[in-house]
Amino acid sequence: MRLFDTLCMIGSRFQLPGTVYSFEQITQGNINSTYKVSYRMPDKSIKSYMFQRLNTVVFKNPREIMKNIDNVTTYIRKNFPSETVLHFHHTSDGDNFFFDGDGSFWRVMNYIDSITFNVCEDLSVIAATGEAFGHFQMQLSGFDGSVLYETIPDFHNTRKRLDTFFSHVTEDPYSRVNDATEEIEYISSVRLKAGELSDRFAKGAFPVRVTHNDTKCNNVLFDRVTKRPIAVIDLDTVMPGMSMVDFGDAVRCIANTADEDEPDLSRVFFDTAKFRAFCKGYIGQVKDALTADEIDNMVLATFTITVELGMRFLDDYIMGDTYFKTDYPEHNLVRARCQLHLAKDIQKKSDELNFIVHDELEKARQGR
Ligand code: GN1
Ligand code: MG
Repeated sequence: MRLFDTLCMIGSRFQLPGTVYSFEQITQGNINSTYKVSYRMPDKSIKSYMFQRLNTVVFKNPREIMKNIDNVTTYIRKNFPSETVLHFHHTSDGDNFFFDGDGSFWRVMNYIDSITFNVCEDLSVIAATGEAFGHFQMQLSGFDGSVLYETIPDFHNTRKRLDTFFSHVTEDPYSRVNDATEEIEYISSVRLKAGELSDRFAKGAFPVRVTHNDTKCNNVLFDRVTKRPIAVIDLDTVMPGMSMVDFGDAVRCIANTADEDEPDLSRVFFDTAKFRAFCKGYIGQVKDALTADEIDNMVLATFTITVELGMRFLDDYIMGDTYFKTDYPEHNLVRARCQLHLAKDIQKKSDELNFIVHDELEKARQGR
């Protein structure tokens, strides 16, 4: 079936009124396929929706994901009624998803008019991103995480991922290990340090929080005009976890001076001014909620999650590029090099970064 016909059919399953007027693919996102579909409504106005085909190789239990999202969005809607939250449509069977004839898993959300940032230079927008993720952490602080399914088990268990990675390096099924000897050596040299937090978490050293687990900066929607955050999106991986991982993943993304897949490593740095701006926004929200231990490990978590993602990209390259969508043959290798380069810079700057975290905490506590 042509994509246009498929989208029309999906829309009719979700009981959308009117007829499809136009559609475009949204290229952000490495896993799912997303389309903005605009309808001409019976009253001739235009209304847009986001159609998403979930990647069921990555998300093996999509019904559980939708159950999690339903729980989380219902909770936020009830407790923060004035705030914008994702709204999913239902089929005539009452499901917030639909399996089409090919076995593809679809969901449909209202389109929220907004902008997102991949790389951002504006420090006030960066601080607002910190605020948005800090606020999200606080919004879910009273939510009972035990009702959530673990949609991808051990998603940020860095230790486990490292062990799997090194067994794949030994297998080397596509003879690609030789392309990445330096990168593998680096991961090997930081293996202990990068596994530390997940080991301690497993032993109960940190509070179990309800976390987002994919806090890329483009998962915050901003108002086009005011540049204030509207909503945190992409709730597929909301699961119990460590607060610092969300913090770390967000700054990994937003304090990088370049794109996540920048091939020219001379352009890739961890920008301490951007880091400070994010801290200001984030810590302002969570200053009374996080423990001293969580605060003290925010920088280690930033390093950890950056190594983890670099390793995940490299793992996918070594295993034949089956997980992340790629635009060209060595895309995952390029992504891995970029993240590992960033991790080295974070490692180099970690004393300064720790100072910034505590300085911003102090300022937030004094109301400065
Ligand atoms: C994937 O596709 P997207 O952008 O939502 C990945 C994240 C990575 C991210 C890196 C389920 O997220 O863990 O950090 O790519 N999501 C999953 O860009 O693996
Ligand atoms: Mg995601």
